[in-house]
Amino acid sequence: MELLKRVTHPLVVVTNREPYIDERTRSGIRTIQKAGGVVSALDPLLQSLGGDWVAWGSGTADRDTAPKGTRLVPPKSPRYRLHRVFLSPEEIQGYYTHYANQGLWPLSHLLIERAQFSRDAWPIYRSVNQKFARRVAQQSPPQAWVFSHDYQLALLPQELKKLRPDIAIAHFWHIPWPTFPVFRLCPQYQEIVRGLLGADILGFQTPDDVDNFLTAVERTVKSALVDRDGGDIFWQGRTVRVRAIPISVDVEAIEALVESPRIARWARGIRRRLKASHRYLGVSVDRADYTKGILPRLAAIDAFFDRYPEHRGQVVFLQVVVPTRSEVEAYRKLFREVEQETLRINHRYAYGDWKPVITVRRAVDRARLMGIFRAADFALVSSLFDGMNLVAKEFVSAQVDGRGVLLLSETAGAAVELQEALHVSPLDPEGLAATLHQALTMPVSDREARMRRMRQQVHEHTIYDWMAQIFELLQEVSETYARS
Ligand code: ADQ
Repeated sequence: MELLKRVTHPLVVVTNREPYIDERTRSGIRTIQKAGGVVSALDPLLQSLGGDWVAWGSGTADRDTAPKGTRLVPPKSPRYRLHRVFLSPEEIQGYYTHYANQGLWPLSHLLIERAQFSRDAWPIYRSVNQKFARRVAQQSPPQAWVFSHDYQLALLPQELKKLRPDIAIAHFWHIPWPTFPVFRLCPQYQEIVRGLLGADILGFQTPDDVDNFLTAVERTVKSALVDRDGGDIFWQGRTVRVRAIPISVDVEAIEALVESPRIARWARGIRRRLKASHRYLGVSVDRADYTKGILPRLAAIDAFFDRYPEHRGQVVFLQVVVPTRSEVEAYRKLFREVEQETLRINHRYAYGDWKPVITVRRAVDRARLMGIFRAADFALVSSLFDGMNLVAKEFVSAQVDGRGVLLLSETAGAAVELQEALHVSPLDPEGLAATLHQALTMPVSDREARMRRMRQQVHEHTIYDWMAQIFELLQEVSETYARS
């Protein structure tokens, strides 16, 4: 792997979620691997390089398999060390459920009224970040590169820099960074900004996110010098490089999956059945999160069958919604509402053997999911706000036959790069319905040309290019450190 050559220092990855989770089952302990985009890209890298990964040990059997917190992974052929930070129920509540998921998450997605920042949660959020920092400091070799992630660990860079100034830190913020008037609503906004400034490199998904962050720094840290054109911040004798580095997917791995005999056969089977019944297949895949615009999408589907009755009986929507963060009431409520709304639409339009919306309510095996993307005629991503949205890029990657249409919310980060998608507003059900009609009646040559250009885009900007950019910046930082 070309990327390996770019990693010239020991690498330590830090995420909230762990790449391998040990769960207790009736037949013993089972190790589960979650197939998130970041984790599935970083895991092979650490497997090749060796190294360390620090994460919250959230599995029910994590303490059994690693009583001191550290275990070698992958379990069958160990290649690197996974260091688990164990949290008490109070720490999980304060750090994860409250401050991160009920505070920073909705606020960053501009859902102001949903954001709650309790006074009790903040000190817990801070102390868990400190706990992570201590663990990372302990496990990191001299002059290591630390690559940490996201809004759960906003204070980690500063805490770690205090403990280990020799380490080069890159922190990637996966979700949107809101404008200053919104961000200021976070009661601890100053601490959050300063916490992040402990990093040497701050990566965001889009140029707008970078802009908003730089404004937040200008308005918050008066002693910092901000070079807006270069994206550099000079503060306390250090430089913080702030860059838009859009995350992507492993397009070749997805292509290999959908071209594997098993999945190719499966996708062909789906196509044959659709053809026999003269039907089109539309697909959407989301965690059941209120930022993903699942209810607005159902409203658009309703408007679509209402305004274009000629499509009744001909279009099937497959919605794959996996429950998420069910410890938060807002998420449980959303899941119930999605169920009710789907029932209502199906009741209104279904006839004979046709049902407009089919729901899958669980995590689908990745190979099959990509197979569905290959077989589908269109995908619908309707996020209200989204840092990037990997589903959009996965759909494009899996479209090896090149004829599907992507309908993509303009307010998802992915829309910046995927210009050939049909851009939609999630809050305009009639407009979305009209765009669905357009997608289904578009000349094949137009569909193919759009998909070709989007496929070229994801080929030119893969997850490995994303990492390469981070590593290049880390190299720059290390060279500066070596000179000083
Ligand atoms: P998420 O909000 O989780 O990520 P997204 O980027 O769409 O959103 O990634 C979800 C991942 O989970 C995709 O790989 C998808 O295939 C998978 N997935 C979703 N539902 C599934 C199901 N039912 N079965 C199987 N797999 C499923 C956060 C930010 C995003 C940003 C990413 C990465 O919110 O904006 O793109 O991080 O930076």
